[in-house]
Amino acid sequence: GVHVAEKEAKRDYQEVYNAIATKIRDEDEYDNYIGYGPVLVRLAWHSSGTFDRNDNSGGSFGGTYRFKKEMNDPSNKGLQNAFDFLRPIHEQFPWISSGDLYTLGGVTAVQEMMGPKIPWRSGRVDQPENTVPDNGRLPDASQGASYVRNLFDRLGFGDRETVALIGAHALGKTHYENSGYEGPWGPSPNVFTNDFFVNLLNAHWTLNTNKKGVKQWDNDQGHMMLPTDMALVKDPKYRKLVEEYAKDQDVFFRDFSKAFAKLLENNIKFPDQNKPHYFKTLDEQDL
Ligand code: DDH
Repeated sequence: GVHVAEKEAKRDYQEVYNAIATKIRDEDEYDNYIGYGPVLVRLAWHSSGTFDRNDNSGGSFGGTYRFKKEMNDPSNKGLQNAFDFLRPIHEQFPWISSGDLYTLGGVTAVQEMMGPKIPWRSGRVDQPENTVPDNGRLPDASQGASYVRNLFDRLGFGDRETVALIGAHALGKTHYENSGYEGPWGPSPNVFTNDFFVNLLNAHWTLNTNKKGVKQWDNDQGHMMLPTDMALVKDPKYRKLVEEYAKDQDVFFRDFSKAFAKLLENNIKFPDQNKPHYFKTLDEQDL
């Protein structure tokens, strides 16, 4: 009816994008001036990365991160900051679903941090608490290449997509209080680049046991790598891809965009007429 059509017409996702992007720009002091970009990318990933293609459970569709059981998954420590950041946005745009908001937050953050355009589709629908997936589906950073390969296979990703996705570790940092690891991966944690791959190949890494008793790789610039990151240069198939992305940012941007869009849409059947949005950055709108 007319009401539905009118309501639909008011669903301007670029407006939501702009509200998120403006708040990222305004609240730039978060996490010692890294800002909210990285933690928003991580929320988009963790709210999608529960997917299991064996039984089609989990994934971003139901917006189930909002329930305590998922929020309190030890793997999700620190993401409360992203949730709290998005709360006033959700009050401003109450018509957007939780799953759409969490994924759009990540898309906005990647683009505003000068990353590639990410095609994004709307239409996720909040699902009840009994659909929250069990804890423990998100990756354990202390593991090696075969673990990483199995986990990303569960999500429906091959080697190329896996390595591209983990390139998001150019962004943000690890925090003792969240994961037991500490430090940024590289020199520009709030700019989306292929630095993760460059740094992984070129820096001199030593394995240390940190103050929390956790093993991480460190270089002399104050950067770190997780054991799962280092697995990408130890495994010969992964290493080839790391070398390719280190050499060619454009290829990395193209592959990341495709793989991240797929991650955010895993397990969702969008109707054919539901075309992806390509959002303009604040810069492109002179805002
Ligand atoms: Fe990650 N990640 N991630 N990650 N991740 C952490 C932080 C960030 C793993 C472990 C950690 C991806 C894959 C993996 C981001 C994006 C992505 C932290 C630190 C750990 C630990 C949390 C903390 O202490 O605050 C592991 C293991 C994997 C793996 O796949 C093997 C992927 C695929 C992405 C993605 O976005 C596509 C981002 C961004 C951060 C920085 C967050 C922040 O607050 O800063």
